[in-house]
This record gives sequence, structure tokens and C-alpha cells, in this order.
Amino acid sequence: MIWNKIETAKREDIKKVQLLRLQDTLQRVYALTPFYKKKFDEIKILPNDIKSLNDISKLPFTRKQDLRNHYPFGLFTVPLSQVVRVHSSSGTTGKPTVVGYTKSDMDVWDEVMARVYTMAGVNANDIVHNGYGYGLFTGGLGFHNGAEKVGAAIIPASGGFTERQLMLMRDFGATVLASTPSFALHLAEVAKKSGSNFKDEYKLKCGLFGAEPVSDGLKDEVSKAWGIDYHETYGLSEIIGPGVSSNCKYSKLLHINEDHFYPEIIDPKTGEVLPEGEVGELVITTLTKQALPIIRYRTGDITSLDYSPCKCGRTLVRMKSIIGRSDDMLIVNGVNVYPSQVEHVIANTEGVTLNYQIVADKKGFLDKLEIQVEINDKVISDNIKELEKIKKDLQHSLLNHLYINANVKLVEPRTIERSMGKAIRVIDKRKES
Ligand code: DLL
Repeated sequence: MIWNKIETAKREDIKKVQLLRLQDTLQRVYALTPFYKKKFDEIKILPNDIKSLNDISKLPFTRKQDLRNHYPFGLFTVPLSQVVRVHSSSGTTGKPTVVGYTKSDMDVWDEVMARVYTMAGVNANDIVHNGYGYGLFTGGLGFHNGAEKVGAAIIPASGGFTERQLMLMRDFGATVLASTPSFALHLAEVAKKSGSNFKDEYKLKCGLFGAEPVSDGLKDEVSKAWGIDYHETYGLSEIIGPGVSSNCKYSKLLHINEDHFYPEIIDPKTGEVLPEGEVGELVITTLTKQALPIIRYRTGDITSLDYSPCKCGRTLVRMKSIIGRSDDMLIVNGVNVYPSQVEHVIANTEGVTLNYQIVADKKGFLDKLEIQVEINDKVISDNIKELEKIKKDLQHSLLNHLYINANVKLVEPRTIERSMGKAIRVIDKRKES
């Protein structure tokens, strides 16, 4: 089934809609956001100069830092009286990236999430167990509203409490699991303890997974562990949250809801737009957002686009699963972490130096993060009480400011290997496995 007939529209028609919406968005941001007016004026470009979709390459990029510089609502184009929802992600200086939605933005979000569910074959007969975190993260509420829109019963379980979640999934007869892939595997591993035939106790038929990069091998593992179809969803809060793209039953490539989000692939080093099919950084322009329209947003995510027809009948362009990031952002159990954010927390903690290393690894199917930090010379290394306090302070700040649950390992001064060139701050063992 197809949720909205625009998903199958002819390319010329999609392009017409995109151009009209783009021109409207440009008028809005130029008139209502001093940030964009200044950027456009600097390169002497006016919204009316954009006469075709190809002209979009003349426009400046927007980056995560621009949102942070205008914390919290500086890039909103509507008064707060029109904002009905705010979400955010963690930020370098303790200040998060804040995004807002008007009623019409919420309608768009529900609409694209309804497409995500429909693409996976989910409908009013289904029971969706939602294991994405509820709160400032867009995962929980994004999947929640979309399920209601298609009429499915939603179980707002949120993250954590593995055993209890399994009990609810079993007792309520969930047919769909929405969660990060790593949490889905963790659930399966715990469920397996009740016996090898555990799958018979559950009614799951498919899962809607996303929020973190995973290898094809891991996707297969999730599918096999639960005996379900693996569907992937991609998205980011700056653009809307989950719902930017997702895959249908016929292919692993993800259809982009390009009537709302205009995609380009650029060379991350030069910023040049790359020809169709080439691998580069995904850049997205929102076409219908009201509270926070964004022009040419540098997602940092590396992928490629495929305009060939899909067996499902949808004509929406498809993107490959994300193969990496153009910056050093780590994704730990769905939470985004930049080494610079960790560094900021360390810099504000007593008793430690800025010589540190972040080690990301897997424990079972979940990500685990260890932060190794050198204590400073003032700390007496056999004063257990003092060491415990430093460790506790640091762990507490990491959780409070960055929402990450990390194990802190304090090491003696000058024991972390120094590099002659760029410091090696991150060791991602997950990539090696
Ligand atoms: O992670 C939104 C989301 C929630 C997507 C639930 C899918 C499911 P942010 O917290 O803003 O939003 O993080 C966005 O997460 O730039 C990617 O690097 C990464 N990401 C999201 N989906 C995928 C995916 C949500 N399917 C950042 N594959 C993005 C790989 C993903 N990476």
C-alpha cells in the first residue's frame, strides 16, 4: 500500500512541487531570518535569483554550529505562539541544538512517519512496541505520532527496562518493534535466555530501525534474532527527526520524502555538488518547514542517491544506508557524541588533564563507551576516595550534559600515548568487528 499518491508522482511533477516549495521557503527565510538575509546579501543573491532546482547550488550551506550560535530559538521564523513542540540534541558547550515545530510542521512529520510505517506494511491492525527514547530525542515521539496516524496501537515503552519491555511485547502481542538496531539485538539476547524457542512467544513480524549506522551484517543479525523483516528509517532532528527516508519491501535503499526534503550529494571537502550516483555528504533543504526552515543543511552523513525506478511503484529518489560520517561524531546507542563535547566536560572537571581517549566498543549488542583520562599531578594516585570522587563527578557530568552513560577510567599522568600529529582521541573498536 502507498500512503500518499505523491510518492508515485512523475519526476517532472515532483520537480515542479519542489521548485515552488523551495522558492516559497527562500522568500520566508530571507524575509524572516536575519541570519539567512545576511548570508544571502554577502554573496549578493536574492530568493528570486533561484529559478531552477539546479540554482540551489548557488546558495550557502547551513551547519550544526549555526543552530548552536543562535541558541535557542534564533533561527525560528515564527513567534513562539505558533510553536507547538520543541526538541533538542546535546551540544558542545552544554547548549543543545534546539528545533521547533508549528502545527503544520507536526502534520508534515506525522505524514512522513505514516509513509514510513506504510512502506513497512504496518497498518491499523498492528501493535507497535516503541522502544525509542521519549523526551527531547525525536525518536520516541516521532514514531509515536506516526503509528497513531496509521491507526496502529502504540505502546510507548521508551528505552531501558529490558525485562519489562519483553514482558509487555509478549503479553500485548506486539507485531512491530521500533527501536535502535542495537537495542533490538539486546532485547533478543535477553529474551533468548528463556529458551531457544523464545520467538514463538512473540508475534513480531517486522522492525523499524534507525538512529545509528549499522553494517549489513548486523541488520541480518537483528532480522534473524527475531525472525522479522528489517526496515530502516533515517532522519535527523535539524530536518524533522525520523521520517526523512525509509525503505520499502522491495529494496534496502531508502526512499527520501523529497516533496518535503530536497536532497543533494556534495563533496564534503570542496562543497561541489556531485553527479548522480556518486558517494558524498548528504545535504538537505527543507521545503515545507515553517518554524525552522533550513537551507542546504550539511548532515555530515555519507551516502549516494539512486533515481532508478523501484518495484514498489514509488518514484521518490532512494538513498543508500549511511556508510559513515564526514566529521568525527560518534553515535553511541543512538545518542550523538562529538569528542569536542566530551573534551568540554573534562575541561570543567577538577583533578584531570585534557589528555584523554574515548574508546567505543560493544558489550553484547549494545554500545559501551569508556573515557580514559589522565589525572593531574596534584592528585595523589593512591587516594582512592579522591579518585572515586573525580570519577563520579565526570560520569555525572557526561550523563547530565551529553546524555551518555560512560565508564570513566582514570589513569596516571603521561600514560596516554602521545601522537606526533593529530591526537588520536577516538578509538572505535566497533568498526573493527
Ligand atoms: O537520530 C532521528 C531518528 C530517530 C532517526 C529514530 C531514525 C530513527 P538525531 O538524534 O538528530 O536524529 O541524529 C541524527 O543520526 O545525522 C545520522 O548520523 C544518524 N542516523 C539517523 N538515522 C540513521 C540511520 C535521529 N538509519 C543523526 N542510519 C544523523 C545511520 C543514522 N545513521
